[in-house]
Amino acid sequence: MAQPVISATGLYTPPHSISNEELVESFNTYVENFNTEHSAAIEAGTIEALEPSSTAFIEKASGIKSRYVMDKEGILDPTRLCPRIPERSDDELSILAEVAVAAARDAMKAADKRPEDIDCVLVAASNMQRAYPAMAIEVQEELGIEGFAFDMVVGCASAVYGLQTAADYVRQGTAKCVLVCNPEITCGHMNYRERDSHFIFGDVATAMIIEDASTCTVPDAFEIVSVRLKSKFSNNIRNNFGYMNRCAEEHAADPDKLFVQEGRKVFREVVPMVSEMIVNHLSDEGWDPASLKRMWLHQANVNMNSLIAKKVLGREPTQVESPTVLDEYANTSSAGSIIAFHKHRDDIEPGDVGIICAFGAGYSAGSLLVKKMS
Ligand code: CO8
Repeated sequence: MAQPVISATGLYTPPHSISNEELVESFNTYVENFNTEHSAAIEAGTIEALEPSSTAFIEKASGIKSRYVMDKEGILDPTRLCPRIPERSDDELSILAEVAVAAARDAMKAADKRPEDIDCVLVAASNMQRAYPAMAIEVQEELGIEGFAFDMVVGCASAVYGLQTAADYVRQGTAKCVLVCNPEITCGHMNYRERDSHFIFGDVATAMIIEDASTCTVPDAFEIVSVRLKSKFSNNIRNNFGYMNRCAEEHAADPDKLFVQEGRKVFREVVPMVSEMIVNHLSDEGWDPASLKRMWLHQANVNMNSLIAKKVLGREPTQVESPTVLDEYANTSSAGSIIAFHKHRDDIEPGDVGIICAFGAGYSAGSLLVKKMS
């Protein structure tokens, strides 16, 4: 029976970083300009004045200090508050495929894999470049990989759903080596004019190589022991952007065609859902939560993660047990738990066990138990 392993991971980090201070300064300039421009209507009570944002709130409520982005200038221009990313011709590699390929090359190098060693490419992310052709097939073509490829869209849980699919393919012999990419250029669907969420997301791409233990040639691989997936419908995280928008053109540019959420409700509902999923998963496998060396959790909110880890461990987690990358990267949707896994696993000893867990829009969630190979 095949034993799927994560033999390596890869990371692409965009060249530009925006601090909370920079983001709040441009947002507050936009707010001042808006309130001045609409002062008569605000005084008459027909328009509500906009409230300023605050760096202290952002850091305390989320743990985020900065985020990487593909374009800094457009986002920080108070008259625009939107990235400027020029359209590319059909002959050029798309920008999402470009960052996916950069992360993929990093993972392939670390796993010592050539294109001919890989026979399946999955691009699992919260937003796709376009409806078709699939981004995964574009990545496959650029890397010169034979076999098959397709896209998966499961919000912030996309990477774990991709890992589950890859592990099943390896177990069943559908594929012998799978490349899973998670390109997340979140700035494309961010509303930088909305105070409640303008600070949340950052851009990045991660990639992983999943294969059978018998073909893995590098040390430090992790066995995929088992996976649990869970979804439950919720309107609390939504983005109504889609191909039907043009049929109701009067609403095509409304703010609900960007990311919107009821953050407080998400926090309240997702913490118990995810902690219960992890506790049940561990119990099904006969694992004591105390045996977990590390929890690589989805990076949405530092307070949420410490609460989930506390519910699982029965005590406060240490920063080493439940590492965060939120301070530097912010919420990078499906890539968050994989960045944490990429950056915080060198000290794990052979035989040690841990959990990769992601959760988000849908709601959709997944937990993956891993064991460092001996
Ligand atoms: N500056 C100052 N004050 C603010 C700001 C701000 N920027 N924003 C809100 N406030 C104020 C509010 O007005 C409110 O004031 P009052 O108490 O007077 O009413 C007060 O601060 C508290 O507001 P909240 O209740 O909203 O604050 P919270 O403490 O709940 O923190 C968070 C807000 C950080 C959003 C928090 O609720 C959170 O992180 N929740 C979890 C969210 C989560 O996990 N979401 C998952 C989404 S990720 C996902 O699924 C991926 C989808 C695909 C992504 C696609 C990419 C675009």
